Amino acid sequence: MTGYHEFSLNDAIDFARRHYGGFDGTTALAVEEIGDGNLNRVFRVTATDGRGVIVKQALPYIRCIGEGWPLTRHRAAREAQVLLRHGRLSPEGTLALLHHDDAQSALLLEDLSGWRVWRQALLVGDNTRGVAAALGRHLAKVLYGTSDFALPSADKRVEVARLANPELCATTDTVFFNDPYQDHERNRVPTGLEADAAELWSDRALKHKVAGLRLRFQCDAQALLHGDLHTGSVFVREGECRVFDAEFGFYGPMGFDVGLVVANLLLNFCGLPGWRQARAAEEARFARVEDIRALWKGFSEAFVAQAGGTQSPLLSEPGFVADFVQRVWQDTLGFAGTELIRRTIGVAHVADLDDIPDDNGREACQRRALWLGRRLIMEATTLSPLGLCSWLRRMAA
Ligand code: SR1
Ligand code: MG
Ligand code: MG
Ligand code: MG
Repeated sequence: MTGYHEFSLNDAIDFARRHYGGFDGTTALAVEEIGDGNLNRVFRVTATDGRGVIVKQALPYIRCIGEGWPLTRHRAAREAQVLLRHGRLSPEGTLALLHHDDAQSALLLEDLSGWRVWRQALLVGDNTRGVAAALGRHLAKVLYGTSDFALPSADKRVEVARLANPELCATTDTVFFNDPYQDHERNRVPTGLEADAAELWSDRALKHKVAGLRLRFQCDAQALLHGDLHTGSVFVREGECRVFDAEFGFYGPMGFDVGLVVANLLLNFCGLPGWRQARAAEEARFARVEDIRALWKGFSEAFVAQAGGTQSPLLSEPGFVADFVQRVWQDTLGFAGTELIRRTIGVAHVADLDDIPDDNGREACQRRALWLGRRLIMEATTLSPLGLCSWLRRMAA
């Protein structure tokens, strides 16, 4: 294989056979296309003894939209860079990259049989206790380790330039901060929420806050982020997590990554009354609040513990780290609000809301998510972690 071309099923097998040392030349291999994400093609290649690998190939456009929305296939190289960098800092929290082929924009990744995607696990009601805390600790390691707290000044600037990812950041800028705040043809406003969306588009105070968040997304290169850390980008198993799908990675504000996790737990929280009977929905919603509490505790405690050892002048001044973490919390709430809004009325939705079978139930859950997104943005500077959790518990009861 030389020039770039879209993989056939047989190409995916060839790629796996050539680059995965675990298959010998004679092992019979089966292949299935498993990708249901928005952007790429994903294959699982399996030997007869059950061992497998994942082949992921970036297309020169957005898969779920088609060739009408071109997007650089070199995002595969960005994904490889982020997985390698994060994998060094937190191997137990990052999916292992086995090989990257730049010419084919293809990645070979470990296959985690027996693990589930977190969003699916939450939707079917699996017990995922311990996962949120583990993800919080993972985020503390990768965000701290790529920040000014850990890196010498010149090294940090080189990293920011090396991992600029302009095309994917422009996509995020469009789908997060542009389209959902106006009547744009790319939006997918759910049936029944037309008036809610129109009311949001006319909310000047909200748009003022979102403009501030957008500037922070654009300008505040705090750490190397995953950049699209929703619950569909995390494999889980018994209190463990492995983060994958890092093609949107860039140097940005830490609260963007933490906020997307919080928002996706809240999308599940908002959708639960559409999926379960009242008692079961209430119990699962309490579990989501506990997930948010554990995520933040895992992140903030591990971050402060690492930052206690920083040699960086000024950043080690007493009280500075606590102030910094408090600011990350405010960003977390603001960016969580933008994720809730764009997943409800923007171009890319989530199963937690959109797959609710009953029309009236679904509409009520989508309206709740839109409302919660707006509240989080407006109250980001006044709601403490404890305050948010008690507020959500009252909402769930
Ligand atoms: C048009 S791109 C929409 C979304 O798909 C990806 O999974 C990212 O979440 C992106 O924002
Ligand atoms: Mg995906
Ligand atoms: Mg992806
Ligand atoms: Mg993704």
